[in-house]
Amino acid sequence: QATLPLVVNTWAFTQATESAWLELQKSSNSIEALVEGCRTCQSLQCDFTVGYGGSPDENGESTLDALIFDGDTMNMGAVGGIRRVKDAIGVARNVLQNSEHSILVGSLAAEFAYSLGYASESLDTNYSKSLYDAWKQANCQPNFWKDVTPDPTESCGPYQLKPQTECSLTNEIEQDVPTVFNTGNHDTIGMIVINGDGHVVAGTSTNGANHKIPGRVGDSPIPGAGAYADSEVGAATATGDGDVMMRFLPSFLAVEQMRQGASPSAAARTAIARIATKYPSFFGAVIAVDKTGAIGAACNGMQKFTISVMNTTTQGAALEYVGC
Ligand code: SD4
Repeated sequence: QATLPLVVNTWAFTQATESAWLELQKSSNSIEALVEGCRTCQSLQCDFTVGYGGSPDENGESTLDALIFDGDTMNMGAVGGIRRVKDAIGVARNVLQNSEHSILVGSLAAEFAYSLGYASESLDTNYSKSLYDAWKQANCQPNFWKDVTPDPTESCGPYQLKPQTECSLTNEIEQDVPTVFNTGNHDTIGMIVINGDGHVVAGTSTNGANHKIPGRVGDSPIPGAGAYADSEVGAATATGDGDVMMRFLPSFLAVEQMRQGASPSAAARTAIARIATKYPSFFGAVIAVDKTGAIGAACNGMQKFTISVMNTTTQGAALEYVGC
């Protein structure tokens, strides 16, 4: 049922939905609500794929991606691959509100955060170390490399280029879809908040993908990929295999579909179908919401996708499901 105000987010992250809603009740501020919601998931380490202590890269380090997109001003703030700072969504908000930039990345994004008083902290935990150790023991499976072989003289990487053969050029699509995305490894929080005045804000927070090549930035902090908002239309957010999904800007596409008159469900389906045409087995989902608060979602590569919704008609955060 379309009604405002509204909080909706990916997956069954109901505590995030509820803390965003609480903030919305308190301040009516969509940006603050989105920050509180994503921050809750960061602190809870939702599914170990949001916040510190998850998705270690090939060096064993967790890094964070986050985005806030403001649909009133069409301004945004994001961090990509930020190191040693836990509150990625907070720093994204600082990029939005305290800089003229849109995205800061890596160690230098961390320097920006330190200059504003954020603490420098290790993002490793026993859990992320255990993931890394297990990956090393399994011979450092090169999840995100193509056409390379591990150097047998090294315990992990570096990788060596394989000689180009006809065989190594076949079936790029299959090779392009990392197998580490599955229902056991979800997922990014993507959240959309609309306050009672129709201020639409969308954003994301994630620690990305397991055993990524260091330096990898996913779709989550990329505008139009991880999330997009326009208070004139609505918003969308995406979760899943960001390396593939970002190539199609699914959140932008979904919002533009709604601008052309598509329903949120149809818009989300179009965004997913555009990707699935090229990558039939990709793992991912899109939520689309129009400015009245009507919600749609679509997914691929899983049986069903779960979203968490809160508005004046729900009792607390309500889970809704869409089949793929
Ligand atoms: C990424 N889309 O970095 C994010 C992570 C995610 O399932 O959604 N994981 O690719």
